[in-house]
Amino acid sequence: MSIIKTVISAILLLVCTVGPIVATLVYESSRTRDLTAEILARTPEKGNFSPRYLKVALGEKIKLRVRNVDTVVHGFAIPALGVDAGEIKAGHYAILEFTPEKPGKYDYYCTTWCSEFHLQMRGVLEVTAR
Ligand SMILES: [Cu+2]
Repeated sequence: MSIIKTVISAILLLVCTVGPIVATLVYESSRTRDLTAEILARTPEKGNFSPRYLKVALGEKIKLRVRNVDTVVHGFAIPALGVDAGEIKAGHYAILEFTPEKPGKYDYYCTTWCSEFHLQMRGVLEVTAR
């Protein structure tokens, strides 16, 4: 009887410790399966957006994950495309989905004052005709 209790305890312990980790990984991979790109956000003196240039094809559905890997709040917006993630807290990320309808070069930039070099925190999304 005590062996059964021990086995059940071991199984419950595994489910309670490994279960949430597995569930998190499965959830994360399902959310990011069709990701176009990941953009890391840091103040310009610590690395700026990375990458700062992205090229996509017209008509393609874009799914960006903007990950704030910094210690301050950042923002992310592509005003010409009506895309705005709002504030992204340190250690957090935002997922943005949109489909550009015209080719062109679209500036993206940080929308939250994050450092004295904040105005340099920008990049370009180029949408090319097929
Ligand atoms: Cu900023």
